[in-house]
Amino acid sequence: LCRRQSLIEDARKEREAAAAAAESSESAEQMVFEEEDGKALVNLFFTSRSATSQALSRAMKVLETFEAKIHHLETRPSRKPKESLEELEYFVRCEVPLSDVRTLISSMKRVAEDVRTAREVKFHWFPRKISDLDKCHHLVTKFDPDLDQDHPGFTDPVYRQRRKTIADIAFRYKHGEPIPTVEYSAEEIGTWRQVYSTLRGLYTTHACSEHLEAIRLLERLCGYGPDNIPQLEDVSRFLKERTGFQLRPVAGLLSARDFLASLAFRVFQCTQYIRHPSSPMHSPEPDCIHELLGHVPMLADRTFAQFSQTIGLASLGASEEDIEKLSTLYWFTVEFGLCKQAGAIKAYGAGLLSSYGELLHSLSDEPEKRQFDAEAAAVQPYQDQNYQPVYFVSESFADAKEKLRAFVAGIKRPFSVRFDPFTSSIEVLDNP
Ligand code: HBI
Ligand code: FE
Repeated sequence: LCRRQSLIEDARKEREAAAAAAESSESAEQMVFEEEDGKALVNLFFTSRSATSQALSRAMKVLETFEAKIHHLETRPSRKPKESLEELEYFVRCEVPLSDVRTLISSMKRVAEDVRTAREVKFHWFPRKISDLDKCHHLVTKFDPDLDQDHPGFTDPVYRQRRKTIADIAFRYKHGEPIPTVEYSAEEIGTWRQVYSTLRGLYTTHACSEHLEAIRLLERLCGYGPDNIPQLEDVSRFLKERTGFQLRPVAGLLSARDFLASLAFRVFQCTQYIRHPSSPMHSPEPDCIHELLGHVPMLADRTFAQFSQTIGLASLGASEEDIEKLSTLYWFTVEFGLCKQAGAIKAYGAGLLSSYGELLHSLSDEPEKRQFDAEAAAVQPYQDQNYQPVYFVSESFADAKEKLRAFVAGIKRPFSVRFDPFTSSIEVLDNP
């Protein structure tokens, strides 16, 4: 134990020295294979010219100092042109704190030859199986009634307490459980009724046929109507039968990465609280009116469901830039999309179908309407404070889906993903 202690001491000194010496301009991120919560997976290659195990044992000592968790260790004949038959190449995949990556690599360079980090790309952790969605809970504080002074509920402690109670359902929820029922108050149902009766009349002329058809089914089967706020569990079961989509409760606005990731599994993260009664026709954040009237009916359509999952699959492990593009694309389609039907333009975006004002505005002559183009929509500036000045019009969902497929195929990732519907999990295939 003593010897080990002193070894670690020595190595620790070395590590400090190496830290001081580390002047590489390479950022730690570039050496990292995968990252989650400050932990990094590093792929290290090094060689040893002599066939003794010295280089390996020294390298192992360095790894021990860093308390690296070794995931994989491999020895193989060097692939370099036959300088020497004896030369071996080592490959180690290990896990260390992200902050130690640079020093680890400089320490390795002192004990081994040709130290390289393989595949110097970083990709973000992503869920591989549907129950991993329990870990996709990174909320964004924008529009939070506790923090945003402009939120209509900011000065209403009773409303804020109610929000906490409903948020707790989401925080405690685990995949596979039934979604707990919420007993909505008369005031909450009053807010719902006001929006429902106003919007319902407009759907006949303004909503796409898929939405309208689904609303009729939901009225028949899931308790949709002016006097009842449907329960997420009932709606989730309905969607599961129609398109395989299911709902899970969420406490508020999620990070785009976590929100999009769930779509890859045909899971829609759904808020369960309702907006503040002081502004029934507008909500700065998603609420159950937006989800139940805007998103849910569209998710009952097969082609639209595929469209949504395709965005989700493209987002897994994507770079920040690509997440931004996919979010923007999502914004101009799933949230604010228009489409052509029987010679007229109709709404299919959930942000339109859940807002009386914007639904009217979007189909008026006021805003600009452009033909849907995934490349263009992915970079079109947008704003979430007012009505959109620009909308994209799709020829059909099938057409939008094909355009999305082509766009997604152009996104570069060092691996590809495939959804296995039998296990609801993601297969990851390394690209050569
Ligand atoms: N989170 N709960 C929730 N609901 C959304 O509709 C939502 C989100 N986070 C991000 C987001 N939408 C979009 O702005 C895109 O960035 C995906
Ligand atoms: Fe939405």
